Amino acid sequence: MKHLLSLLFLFIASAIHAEDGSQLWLRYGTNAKSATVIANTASPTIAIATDELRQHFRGATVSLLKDRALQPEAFAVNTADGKVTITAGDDFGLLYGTYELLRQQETGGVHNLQTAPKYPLRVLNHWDNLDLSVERGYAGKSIWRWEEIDGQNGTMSEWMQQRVRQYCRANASIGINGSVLNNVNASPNILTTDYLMKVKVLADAFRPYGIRVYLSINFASPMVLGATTTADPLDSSVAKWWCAKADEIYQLIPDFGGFLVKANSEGQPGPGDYHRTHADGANMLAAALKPHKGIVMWRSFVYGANHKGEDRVMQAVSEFKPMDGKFADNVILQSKNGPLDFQPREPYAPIFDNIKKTPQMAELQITQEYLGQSLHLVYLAPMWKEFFSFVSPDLLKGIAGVANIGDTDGWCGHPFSQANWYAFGRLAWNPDMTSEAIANEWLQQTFTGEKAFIEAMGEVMMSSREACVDYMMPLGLHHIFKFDHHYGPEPDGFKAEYPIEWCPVYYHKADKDGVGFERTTKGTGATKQYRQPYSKIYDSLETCPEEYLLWFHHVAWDFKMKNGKTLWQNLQVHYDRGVSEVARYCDVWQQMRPYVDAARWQHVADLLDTQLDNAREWRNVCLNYFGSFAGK
Ligand code: GCW
Repeated sequence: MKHLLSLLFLFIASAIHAEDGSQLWLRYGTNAKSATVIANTASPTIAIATDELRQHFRGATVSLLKDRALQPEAFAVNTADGKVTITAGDDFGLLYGTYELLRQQETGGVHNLQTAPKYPLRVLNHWDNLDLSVERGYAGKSIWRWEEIDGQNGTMSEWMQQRVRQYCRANASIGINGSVLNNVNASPNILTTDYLMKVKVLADAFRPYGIRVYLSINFASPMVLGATTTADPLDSSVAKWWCAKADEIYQLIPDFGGFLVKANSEGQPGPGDYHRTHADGANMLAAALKPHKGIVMWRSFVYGANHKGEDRVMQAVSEFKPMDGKFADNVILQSKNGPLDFQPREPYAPIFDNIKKTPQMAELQITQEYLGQSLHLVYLAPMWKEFFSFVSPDLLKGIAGVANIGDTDGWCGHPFSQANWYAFGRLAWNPDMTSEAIANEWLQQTFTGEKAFIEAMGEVMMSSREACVDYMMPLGLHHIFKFDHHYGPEPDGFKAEYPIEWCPVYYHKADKDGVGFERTTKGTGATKQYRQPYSKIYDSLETCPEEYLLWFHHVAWDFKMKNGKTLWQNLQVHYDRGVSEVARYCDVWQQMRPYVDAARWQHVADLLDTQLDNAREWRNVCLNYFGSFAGK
């Protein structure tokens, strides 16, 4: 009997400790004492805050005080004599303050804090298709199971209810306040009444958590849906259709956020199909949304249309600079952090230097399309902070992040990829936070507060992006990925039937003399798009930072670099270092076994083995290939 009991105990203990990552960073302790919560206001949002505190806060009393004198969403935490007061300008601020208090409890102790979000727009971009596939998604299928949403009755399946609730809690806990539900390569069908009624069900569920719904739209929607014979933005039937559509949406969803648009890019329709400008297109949509206070987020990720043949990284500036000042005031230009496409390292996108009169927001990619997808441990906060070191956060009106969320139990595929979702939200709230601080608090909440674990894994996370750059494409190399899926290396990639801008050989230009893309004034002149001093610094081989060397310069194989070694030798050094870093992560993780539940420990251990194999493959393929030019 005794034996049986202890077996049972063991079974229960291991069941408790087995974790699938579905709790994300919201693994609050279970020993809450049921705090007393007093609020001077009532709403569904306050009910959520109260519930979270009662279930998870281990202090005695919390007061939630709405003070309309404060700015919306901002809040303060004050603690005195064992009593905590959260003061905020609105109910959402009180909810954010609630999650902050719980975070403090899990990460070292409750303390006073006053904070306001840097941006009013902190938005996830889901690249989810209506057929439930996710473009560049590596964590299963879409969490928006449209079939399981009943738009007529306003209900969702059990699975959807739980998933959506956890999604909202997670986002609210890090201050994300917007969600674009569908892929920028958008199906017109999302705007049919059937889908809009389903969207309304989601919007209703998101609302108490302070999350607004936005939709990506297909520019040709009225025509594809059969309502008009053209999608010309200056045609009155088209403008009228969009106005009526906006009215319909706001009838259903009064706080609808607005539209995100990818137009005349990679085969998507747009105003250019009718010889109209991006401003013509954006302003037509903006006019439809304006009476409802909606916005248009218009993407600048446009190439190959009007500027065919021009260096791809220059095309956004060429296209949008002449249009600056011509956009309606509820249009925001949304640009990727780099001028090419979410590479492991790019110099910042010079569009942020060139647009002066149009509000801008940055688009970061949380999903690791080009950084090992959901199989590599790569912490992205240092990459985003690098971007902010060139583009002042003050310049922006908002931040968008391409989500890495899918319907797998653990949400993001790799347990450590959750950190990138978390870091995105934290930085969108406060871009001054350090990557270390974010990693630290994420590790504590997601795994354990043990110092040895936090220090070791904090270091691994912090160095992981540089390691990825080293084993994939160091010294400014870029886009040498395999075609289409962008996972492994294919430096010799060339397909005559593809646009040249999709071919790796276009980007590295290796020959017997050297390697790299001459983008200086001696080449394409891309350096001229940058503000000073960067324009000058990048233009000269002597002053160009070595991490951007082959991005801006075609460099001789035996060029002497700062450490006295040649370019070719340095390439080897970087590739080797990338591989040895991942080997080191594998060793570190072996020592982390005592701190992590068996399920997650094994999952990460297996993934790190894959990452090490992949890193070796990258090094071997790239050094073999480039070595054949370098004569090595
Ligand atoms: O990076 C590329 C991706 C495409 C994506 C496109 C974009 C949504 O490979 O899958 O399409 O960028 O950002 O529009």
